Amino acid sequence: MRERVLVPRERDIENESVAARHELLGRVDVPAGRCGTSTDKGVPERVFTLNGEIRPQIPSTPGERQFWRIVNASPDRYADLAVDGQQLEVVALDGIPLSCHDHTRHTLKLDHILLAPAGRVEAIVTGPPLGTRSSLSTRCVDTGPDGDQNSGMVLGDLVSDPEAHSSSHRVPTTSGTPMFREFSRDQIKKLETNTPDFTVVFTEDKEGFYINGEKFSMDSAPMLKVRLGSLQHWRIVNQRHELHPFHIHQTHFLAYSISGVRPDKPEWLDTVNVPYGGSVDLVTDFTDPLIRGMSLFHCHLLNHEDKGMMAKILFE
Ligand SMILES: [Cu+2]
Repeated sequence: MRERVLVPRERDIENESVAARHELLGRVDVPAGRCGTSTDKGVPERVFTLNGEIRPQIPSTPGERQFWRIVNASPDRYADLAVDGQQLEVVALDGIPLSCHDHTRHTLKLDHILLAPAGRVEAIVTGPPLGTRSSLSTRCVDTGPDGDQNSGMVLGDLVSDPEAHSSSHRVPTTSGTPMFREFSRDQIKKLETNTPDFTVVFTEDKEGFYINGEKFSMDSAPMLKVRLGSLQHWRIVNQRHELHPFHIHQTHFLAYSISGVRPDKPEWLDTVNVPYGGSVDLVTDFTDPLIRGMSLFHCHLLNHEDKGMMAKILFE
């Protein structure tokens, strides 16, 4: 399969002329009307770019299966990605193959996938029939009454082209031994029912953004120390009226409960959306011997992180 690295970012159009702004919003098909419960006024101030371009074409021969690696590299926009007329055949989330934690799982078919800033997905997509195109777009994401509008729009168009050259590189064949990190169902279940080992509470006020009432500074002491070699139950609580994506460095976690509801299939991630007025329960994996030193966890809306919603964790 051909491999493509696709990087959605955002372009600020706030300072464009009214005419230029409308032209750009039209080019990416932003629907008229408001998106979600956000009380922020006016027209969208940002559009997504894909690999630096606004709505580029992604060539494919008809019916060709391509392997896409996507990272949401925007500082503070969610992308709820979908490809017209097909399901994404997801292979990996946040850099970890689905099979890593369950060797019987290979792909997961999804109509759409919500990527918070920093979220990654690797998926197989199929080229549309000859003479047609199929858009990669983001749906409107409701970021909550205090959040910014995250309007739906088109990021790029998958176009069928029988001549589509195959200059983009192909998925390299690997010869290594697959690595699995499988934990027993009993071990996970026990942690899920225990009281949390650590709780992260996201709050904000006019002065800034906080984790457990503390605002990050470069000389902050670690908020907690974790002895390596264990799995822990963490709970992330969002008491405010906007989304916050929780992200932790060096490790992954199983997001097994969203505001008390178990997802159909809990996934291993390193970035998870925490609903406004809600919570997420995680089993965090601190067993990898490569984990070390002073590290971080934070909200991955960079505007929040930079105003204090970040904390240090010391691995011992
Ligand atoms: Cu946040």
